Amino acid sequence: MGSDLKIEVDGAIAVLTLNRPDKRNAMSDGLLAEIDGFFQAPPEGVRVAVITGAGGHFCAGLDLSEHVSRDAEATMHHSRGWHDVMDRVQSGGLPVVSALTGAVIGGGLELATSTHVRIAEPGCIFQLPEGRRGIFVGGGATVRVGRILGADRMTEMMLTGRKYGTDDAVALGLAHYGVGAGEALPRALEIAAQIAQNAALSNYMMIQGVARIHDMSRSDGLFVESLCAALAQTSPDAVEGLAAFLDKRAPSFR
Ligand code: 1HE
Repeated sequence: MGSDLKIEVDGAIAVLTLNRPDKRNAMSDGLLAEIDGFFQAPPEGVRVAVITGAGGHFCAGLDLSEHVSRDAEATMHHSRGWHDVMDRVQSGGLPVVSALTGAVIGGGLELATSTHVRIAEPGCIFQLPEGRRGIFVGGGATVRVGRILGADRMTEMMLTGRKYGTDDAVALGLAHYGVGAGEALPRALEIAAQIAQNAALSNYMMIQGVARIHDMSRSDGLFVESLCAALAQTSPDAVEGLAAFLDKRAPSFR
């Protein structure tokens, strides 16, 4: 792996650090490809990923210095490429926790909202400044940020280019936890370790099932929920989880 994405594996947890601090971790095509490479083939034994950024910022969005030279066709393909990578982060099979500091801007917010648990330090900037740059979102924000905020609030966020701070982001659901300075990564590791102890199939159903069911009609969603339940509830880990509860002991999952 190149140096734009630092990957450290400790047991069941992989920590991915966006590592272009001089560029506020702006997302170059190279960095995007490295993220994709990790999620296409996570190292054996990894059950949860944590994503963070080096140098006090999570990600300042699309690398604007690369963007200037793309025509419409290339921009379409580029945007669809982002969608593929963000889908892999969200639905590639691993629960993903993000530790957020500083800029969570544009494509940085698109990446963050592809993760399942978002932990933000004081001083984060959540912004969609595309309108200010004469461009539009292209990495999935209309779907992911739009579903968190609602179309109305996202439209206002884009039109005005407003910056939400950490407390507002937590209140709006852009982040799930607000923590103190220097605490995002330690808390992310703690939560990742907790998630890694869940039964793998339950985790899989949560990250695959819930968002998909949200896209379905009520009746299709309820049917798929029952299918997920039928698979999870009849797994060996379900037998162990229920037995452990009744025995008043911690479960030992596969
Ligand atoms: C960059 C980028 C970038 C910084 N692409 N180079 N994203 C944005 O519109 C956000 C643009 N960035 C900023 O608003 C600010 O840089 C920050 C608030 C993130 C940080 O400010 P600051 O004062 O700490 O740093 P800086 O001096 O502005 O930037 C430091 C360097 O990083 C500087 O390069 P240098 O060579 O002059 O040192 C900046 O040019 C560089 N840099 N951000 C390229 N984004 C799939 S579509 C998604 C569409 C989008 O994501 S649009 C939103 C893009």
